[in-house]
Amino acid sequence: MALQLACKATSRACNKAGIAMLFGLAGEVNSTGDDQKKLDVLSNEIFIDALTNCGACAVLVSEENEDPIFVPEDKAGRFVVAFDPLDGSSNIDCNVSTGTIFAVYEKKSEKNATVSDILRTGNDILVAGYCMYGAATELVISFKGHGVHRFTLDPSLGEFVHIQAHVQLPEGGGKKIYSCNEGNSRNWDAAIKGIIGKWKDRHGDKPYAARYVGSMVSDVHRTILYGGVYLYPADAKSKHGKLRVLYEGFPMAFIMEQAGGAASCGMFKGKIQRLLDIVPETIHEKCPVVIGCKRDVEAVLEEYKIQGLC
Ligand code: AFP
Repeated sequence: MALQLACKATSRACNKAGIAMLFGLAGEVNSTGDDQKKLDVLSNEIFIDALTNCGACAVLVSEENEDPIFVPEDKAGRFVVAFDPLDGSSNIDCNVSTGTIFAVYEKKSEKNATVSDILRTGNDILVAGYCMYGAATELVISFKGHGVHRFTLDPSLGEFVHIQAHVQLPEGGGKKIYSCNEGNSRNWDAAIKGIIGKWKDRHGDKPYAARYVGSMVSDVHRTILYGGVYLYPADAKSKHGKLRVLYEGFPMAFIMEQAGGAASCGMFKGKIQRLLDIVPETIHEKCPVVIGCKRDVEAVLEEYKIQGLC
């Protein structure tokens, strides 16, 4: 309830951004070194307020806060939430979709929560989801073992309406789409260069289409509904890729697997790793991300074998 309330309030702020003069920079730099937008700051306050005061949470990790937030004892509950309140915020000022991404765990510590309650493998996630602020506001959420569900915000009611149960990626992998920032290709390893090359040159067959919004929520949402693969791989410059484990990699990998897809880091720290198996050591750690339909994620992993890299 707290998460969906915060999503509604963030949706309203995004819709009114132009009128309420919420476009532009707030003048600060966040925990991950990005310039904070006014809407980054506002949406972060919205999520922290909702999650701190709902009585259900013990620790919060936000992309916008360098340190974990420990909920005061009189308001503390048993859940731990990692979130990126407004992902894709470099798209805000040109009115392209953004989103919130979150993952929920249950704390292990018997008494007061500690940071170890959040530095865990993605296999411990109980609930993960994202809310997309696009042409419509859509909340996609999965409770472990209960499938992926889509809800669209009806602005006239102010409520999320359940529009699809047990969402699954299209049978066989769906549309042939790859989604990545190809501007980084010069620094990719041979396997990523190789597979993208094969998708573009299919010896007479129609090539894969390239689609990249640059807002992870939108690119992942399209991948779940249409098929294909989304990649932000490690490269020679960024050995851990760009995306954050706790509030980008893990929740999206969890949803992708629950929807019948696959989620890998590709080659990471010298081996191929399933994304949800990694264990972050710090709260803002990064990891490479290769997520989407099994057909395409497996083709990426196979390419590492073909190139003799694993
Ligand atoms: P911003 O929040 O700074 O816009 O970053 C968005 C993001 O974390 C993710 O949503 C995108 O998929 C990815 O970064 C885009 O990164 P590039 O700009 O390097 O392609």
